[in-house]
Amino acid sequence: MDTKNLKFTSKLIHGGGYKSKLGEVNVPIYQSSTFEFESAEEGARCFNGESNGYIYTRLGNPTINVLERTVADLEKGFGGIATSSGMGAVSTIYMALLSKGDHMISSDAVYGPSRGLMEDHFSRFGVESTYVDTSNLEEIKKAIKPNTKVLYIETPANPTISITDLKACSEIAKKHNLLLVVDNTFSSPYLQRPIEFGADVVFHSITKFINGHADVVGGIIVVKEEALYKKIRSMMISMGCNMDPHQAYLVIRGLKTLSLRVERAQENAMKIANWLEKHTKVEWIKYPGLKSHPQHEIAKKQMDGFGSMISFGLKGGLEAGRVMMNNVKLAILAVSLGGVETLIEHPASMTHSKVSAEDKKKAGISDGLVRLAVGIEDVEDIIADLEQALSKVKLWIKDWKIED
Ligand code: LCS
Repeated sequence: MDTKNLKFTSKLIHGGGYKSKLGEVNVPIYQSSTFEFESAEEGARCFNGESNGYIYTRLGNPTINVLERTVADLEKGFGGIATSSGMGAVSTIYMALLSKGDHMISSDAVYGPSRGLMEDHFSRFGVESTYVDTSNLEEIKKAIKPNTKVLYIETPANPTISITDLKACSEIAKKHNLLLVVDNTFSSPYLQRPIEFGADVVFHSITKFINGHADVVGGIIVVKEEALYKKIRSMMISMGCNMDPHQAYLVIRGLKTLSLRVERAQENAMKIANWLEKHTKVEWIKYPGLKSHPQHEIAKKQMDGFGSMISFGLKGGLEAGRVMMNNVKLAILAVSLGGVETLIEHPASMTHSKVSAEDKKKAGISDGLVRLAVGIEDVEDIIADLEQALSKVKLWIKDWKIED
């Protein structure tokens, strides 16, 4: 069946255009590293591109290709490239698009390892990078140099939830002949499709919303146009960071309920954000659905919903964060996001405990920042759990306890 004209959720169920020969309803796991050729001539045709028969799983595999076609279709791109992890997607993109002497502009609030890979490793090969607040377009324009080739943005960003204007960035990129790369992990294609706003390359940590069940690590790149798609695919194959067919099967299964999961989680997130905003122990909150979010209007323009990621700051900083983390019962104290379960983390005492105060400040991470990845549980249970954990946080001014 041609799925091109189906609506989003129907594509999740019937996507990828897999045609069964035996009548099975689910896409089988083609757990084979290699594929037999009918003849030497057919083998030659596969290798020279005249036939699209399968050769070897690092190059392509029927199960993986169903996932690639489905996500490419959801993101409205030419083709998809599944990778072994989100970071596999990041490294493939950097390797394919940047050469010695090139320069990349990225968000200062980008996912830490995406920045670390560039600053610690690609710099060894002569690739330069500059990190700016990409929610401020003037900062992007000021950072452009004659050797700038890529504008790389993450929106909403991890963990600050700051939002960058996709359409404005695509206009800047076109004007200066840059490729626009967007990490769309926090939104999923259900809420945001950056290619519609002019992005050239979009990618996801599939580990998060697309898979949705905290049981797979993976990534996927979607490319708008064929020539660039071929270039990036060939880099992924050479680097060997392909997905495994069994991993792809689990993701295809998880992806089927993406709309339902995201709808429910963001409905919960909106209620929790409204509750947290009024909480006496909460100093600030960043959720794109709240009018108080500095880029609320941009979020409304480019997202079909506000997602389920919330950052908030606790009065009482580091110690308050630690106490809250040690008292949650339903919310799971763990990194990652985008699954059916609510996860909570406190970067200052956990992921960023060894990061210098200056670097934390640059990344927008204050001591009281808590990141909440809202799941699909009953919202009353999530709020009750957060409330009991917050009730253990004592606020003090010098020697005086001011609040329970
Ligand atoms: N991009 C974003 C925005 C991410 O949040 C992550 C992982 C990645 C890329 C990398 O994907 P991975 O290789 O892990 O599949 N984010 C994580 C997080 O916030 N906590 O743990 C991992």
